[in-house]
Amino acid sequence: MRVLITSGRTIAQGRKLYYKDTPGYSHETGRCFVNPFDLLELGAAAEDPLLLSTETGEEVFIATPSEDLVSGTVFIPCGPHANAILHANTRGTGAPDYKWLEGTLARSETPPRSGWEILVEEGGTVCPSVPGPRGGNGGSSATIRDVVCPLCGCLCDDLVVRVENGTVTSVDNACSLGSEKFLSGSRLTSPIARKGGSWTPIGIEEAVRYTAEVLGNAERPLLFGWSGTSAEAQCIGIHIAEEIGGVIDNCSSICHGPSIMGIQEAGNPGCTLGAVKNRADVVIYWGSNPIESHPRHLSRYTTFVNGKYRDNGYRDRTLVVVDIRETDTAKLADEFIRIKPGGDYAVFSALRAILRGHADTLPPSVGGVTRERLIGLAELCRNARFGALFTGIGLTQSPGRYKNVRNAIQLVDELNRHTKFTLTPMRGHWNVNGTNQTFSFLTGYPYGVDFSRGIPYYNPGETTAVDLLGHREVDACLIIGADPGAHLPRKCNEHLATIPTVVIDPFVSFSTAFADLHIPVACVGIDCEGTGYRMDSVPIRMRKVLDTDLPTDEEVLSRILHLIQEERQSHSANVLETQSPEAPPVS
Ligand SMILES: Nc1nc2c(c(=O)[nH]1)N[C@H]1C(S)=C(S)[C@@H](COP(=O)(O)OP(=O)(O)OC[C@H]3O[C@@H](n4cnc5c(=O)[nH]c(N)nc54)[C@H](O)[C@@H]3O)O[C@H]1N2
Ligand SMILES: Nc1nc2c(c(=O)[nH]1)N[C@H]1C(S)=C(S)[C@@H](COP(=O)(O)OP(=O)(O)OC[C@H]3O[C@@H](n4cnc5c(=O)[nH]c(N)nc54)[C@H](O)[C@@H]3O)O[C@H]1N2
Ligand code: SF4
Ligand SMILES: [Mo]
Repeated sequence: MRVLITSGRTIAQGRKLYYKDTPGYSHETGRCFVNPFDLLELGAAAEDPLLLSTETGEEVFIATPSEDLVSGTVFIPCGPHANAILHANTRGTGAPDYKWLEGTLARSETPPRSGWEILVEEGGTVCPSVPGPRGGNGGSSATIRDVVCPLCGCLCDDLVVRVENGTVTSVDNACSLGSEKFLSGSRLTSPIARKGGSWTPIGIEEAVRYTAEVLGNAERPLLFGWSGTSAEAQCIGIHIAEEIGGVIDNCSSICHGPSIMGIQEAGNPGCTLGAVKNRADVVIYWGSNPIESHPRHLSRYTTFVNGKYRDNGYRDRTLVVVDIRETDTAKLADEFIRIKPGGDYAVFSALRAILRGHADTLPPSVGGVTRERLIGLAELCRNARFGALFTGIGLTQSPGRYKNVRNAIQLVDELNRHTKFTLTPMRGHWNVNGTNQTFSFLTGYPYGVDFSRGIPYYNPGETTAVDLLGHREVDACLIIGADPGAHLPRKCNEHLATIPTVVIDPFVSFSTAFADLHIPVACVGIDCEGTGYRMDSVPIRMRKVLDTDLPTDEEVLSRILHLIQEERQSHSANVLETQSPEAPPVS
């Protein structure tokens, strides 16, 4: 059966993000959600193995019936299984076709593979499970309030964390994604190096020296990730990239990078989440499924919350969801508009035409939405007192990509002739927005910054991680605050397996499988402080709830930078000496 494959978030996959080394994670990323009629046609039942094949490869998934999907479209969670069958073409944007992949679906006799098995086939080595004891608060116990959640771009700052004997025992107010991060024990306690097919612990000094050497000696090093760490650490990373003439890229290139490209072309009609909470009477989630990706977004900022001018938060607002699936968010909406995959650009254009008084020129349906519904939506938006459009990666990773977002911004512009309307991308990681802030204020560009010319150079599709790795252009890689092993297309991982790769991460990650060295660090927001930028660009200071002996990202990166600088200085001193033996020594 020919199918259109789209991948994205589920709550169960998200709850296991910090337990990737356990079978539960592979179980969740190995699911394939299929319309029950399609299953019937295949002669398969729930939990049967199904083979998904694309031009890139094939992988077995577990059949999970779902009436949210129309026949002919399947949904798979993001993770190693999805990326095993994904190509690495980003069509000039940095983001591969995570939401639009053609393939075939058939019954299979073999059970799905575990994530580790997939990584081993891509050239990786299984990392030993090392759930180490966590920090140690000297046996003391405490209840810490107003803790900030270091998981998604909502940066909820009202968590109450209970610590007993140096371990988090409970987390109140967080959603399940956030609390699972605090409770995870999948942590390494000392650096480990890969020698052949096995791992050995090494000292931090040796680990830092190795990293400095690998990065310093590489011709085209890539420093990738950064959305899982603090703004302070990001700044040091940028200095390292400049010092070594490398490329530094962050997760936005595979995520909301196309949103930023749209913003660069058409402007940024944003506002704070507080403004939405206090004022919005029309809220739209477009290509975004916050109930599974940003679980508290509706209850803290948009829908189930009262605001200064919205006395009865829920009743005073109209909630609209535009998606290709009837997601859990769509089920809560006053209006769910099912759009055809890739139909967004045309629908934004149609809405703009209606607002300009050209409804009569439209065909009976655009992008799978009837003209009447489009006119209704345009009217709803025009009559809003304050409208808030939240855009997800259903727009940035489907055909149209940054042009979808540009068209959405132009629609918002159009609406601003009539009322007040805003647009905010639903930024994913807790500090992915921070990467764009720090990169922009230090280099002028938000991601994909190439220092090989001695000055910053930015060109999505050329200087972005998937393109560089997919083209095998990179000869060394530092991964920090991201997990390409789980989340980048197979071709990228296959290349990572062949070059020196260092991972800096508090948790065991799937990228560890491709690394020569994994340096565990304190986790920002749990073991140490740091600055994060919420999805609306409000900076928030992350709190610390545990003590640890591990160094922070900032400390490890500073030591790497220092060693690289020392090496450069002694090298130039040597060069000077050989050039003119009489010259005075350079200090
Ligand atoms: N549970 C969980 N939560 C997470 C994460 C996680 O891994 N797990 N990761 C975080 C990250 S990095 C991010 S970026 C955010 C992302 O958060 P979301 O933007 O919500 O991400 P997705 O679920 O990938 O995609 C959103 C929706 O796009 C829809 N879609 C697919 N194709 C199209 C299309 O052509 N048009 C339209 N309009 N919609 C389409 C999908 O059906 C899906 O419901 O989540 C963050 N939160
Ligand atoms: N098939 C498919 N693939 C996808 C997507 C999709 O929709 N479909 N979505 C894409 C998107 S939008 C994104 S953003 C990526 C997901 O992007 P990734 O960045 O790969 O997501 P995570 O697995 O959450 O990785 C975050 C890493 O940061 C680490 N970390 C946490 N705290 C700290 C800290 O304090 N310091 C350091 N150094 N590290 C820390 C975590 O342990 C984890 O390894 O996946 C992409 N891949
Ligand atoms: S919504 Fe996001 S920031 Fe808030 S508790 Fe959940 S994961 Fe954490
Ligand atoms: Mo993302």
